[in-house]
Parts: sequence; C-alpha cells; structure tokens
Amino acid sequence: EQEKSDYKARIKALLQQHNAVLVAHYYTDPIIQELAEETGGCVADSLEMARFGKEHPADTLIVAGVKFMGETAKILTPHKRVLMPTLEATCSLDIGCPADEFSEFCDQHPDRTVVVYANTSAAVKARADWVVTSSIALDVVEHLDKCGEKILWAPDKHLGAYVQKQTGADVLLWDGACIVHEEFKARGIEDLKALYPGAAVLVHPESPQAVVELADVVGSTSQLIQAAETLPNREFIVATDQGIFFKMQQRCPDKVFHVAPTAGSGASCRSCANCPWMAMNALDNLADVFERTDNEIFVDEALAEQAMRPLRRMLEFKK
Ligand code: CIZ
Ligand code: SF4
Repeated sequence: EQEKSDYKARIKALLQQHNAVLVAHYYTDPIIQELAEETGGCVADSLEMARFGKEHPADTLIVAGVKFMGETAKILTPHKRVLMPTLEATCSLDIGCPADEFSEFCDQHPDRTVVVYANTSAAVKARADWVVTSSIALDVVEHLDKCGEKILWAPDKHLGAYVQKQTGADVLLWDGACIVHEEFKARGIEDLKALYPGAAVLVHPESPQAVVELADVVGSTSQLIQAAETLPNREFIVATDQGIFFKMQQRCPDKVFHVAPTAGSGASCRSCANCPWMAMNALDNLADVFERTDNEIFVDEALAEQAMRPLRRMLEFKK
C-alpha cells in the first residue's frame, strides 16, 4: 500500500512537471483508472480517449491502453508527444490483421466499402474508407447500407456478424477475434442467470453470437456502463473485460456486478475476462514513462495522413 501511494505521488508530480495528461481505458487496472481521474485525465473507451486527447491542452499524452490507442492519438495530434507505459501492449485483433494481407483482401473486393474497427494498426486504417468503434459501428453501417454500399468489415468477426444481423447490410467478414471476449460461454451465463434471476445481462459485441443472444443490452463499454446506471436491475452479469467494474461500481455503488463465465471457469471466475495486454499498464512502468526511450509512439507521416481520412469520417459522423 505504501509503495502504491509512493508511486502515485511520483507519477502525479511527473505529469505536472512534463505538462502531460493521463488517458486510460476502462479495461486497465483500477489503480490506473483512479490515477487518471485524480490527475484531471480521463477514463474512457477508445473513441472518447481519442477525442479527449485531441482537445486537451497538454503537450504530452500518456495513453494507458493498447498500442492502437496510442497510434490513434498520435495520428489525431501529430504535434503532441504520445507515450505509453509499454509498446508491447497490443491486441489480438490488431495482430490478426496484418496490413499486407488485409490490403490484398481489399484488392480482391474493389466493389466494397472498407470499414475497419478502431482495434487495428495505422497501416490497416490507412487502407480503409471508414474507421469505427463499437459505439458507432451500427450507425455507420446502417448509413452506408442506406446509401446502397456493400461492406468489407475487419477485423472482428463477431462484432461484424452482429452489425450485419442488426442492419441487414451486405457485409463480408475478415476472420479475426478478441481473445478475451471470445472466451465467454453462453452455457455458463445461463447457469449464472439461474443463480441470479433478477440480473440483467450486459454483453460487448466482440463476444460470440450465442452470448450476444442472451444479452439484455449489447453495447460498447460506455454503452454498457450507461445501461448499468439506467436499468432498474440491482444485479448484473457482465460479459466484457472486468476492468470495467471499476467504473460500473463507482457509478452504481449499490448494485452488484458478476463477471460472465469463460471457458473452463467456475461460476464466479475473477482471474479471467482480463485482457493480458491491457494488464501490462502498471504503476511501475507508468512511473518511468518519461525516462525511457522505447515507449514513444511514432507514425509514419504519409501513413498518418492516409489513416486520418477514415478517422476524420468517424469523428465527424452524425446519425
Ligand atoms: O475491446 C476493446 O479493446 C474495446 C472495447 C475498445 C474500445 O474502447 O473501443
Ligand atoms: Fe484487443 Fe480484446 Fe484486449 Fe480489447 S480486450 S485490447 S479487443 S485483445
């Protein structure tokens, strides 16, 4: 505990000294989220993180999340320095969609509008017509469908299938998945529902279809947090990274949140549903974030310019 508060005090002083702001994702360790809030930074989903970083006056952004979030911040604010606790924090969706293979796939389907999820490299975004996050994927694809466009979707096949089903659009899917959400099991959620009959089921659409079908609410992280606040239920079963419980519990101190079971887990597994890359953001690597030379985000300028176009479309998109 003493060590933790020493670290926190040191990081607070450093942020001030360097005119830097800490932007953390909902899936990071609660202690990082707490620190972001205490220092005037923000805790958010990837879209809000990008917006916050762009609007905040600090010269340096410290992005506690995974690499694509740092890259997006750099693309949107090329004049700012973007540092991350570690550049090794990546994402299975990003890894599973290499830019060269993806570009070939796009070349094979020139008649399709390319929509990529934010969880991709700058090079993949540069090849896209649209970037979306889970909070606006449905709205964007619905809009494109109305315009008569056929979609090529990458990389998350579960989110893509969900979007396809909800909008009825013609969607061709890349075969990618999130290693965290893919593990949630419908059977385990049904067992938990039997145990807590009053609980509402909140599901992130990166989960498999059978899990999505059990949901009372399907949505992005910020949409699920909002659902926890607004639904009358006192209990919830939540199928997304358990880092989100920090914000849910903070907003709803009287409500009870159960993590949805994953493969091989008992009905109340607390060690799973936790992204290993998000977990790499810790107090120790945050404390020396300004000293190291291996943790700054750089994006090739030409690439950044290309990736900026679909990103700008996302930020400017209105229903
Ligand atoms: O699963 C992720 O990495 C999510 C939900 C990112 C985000 O905030 O859009
Ligand atoms: Fe990627 Fe899944 Fe981790 Fe999110 S939770 S960063 S989608 S691996």
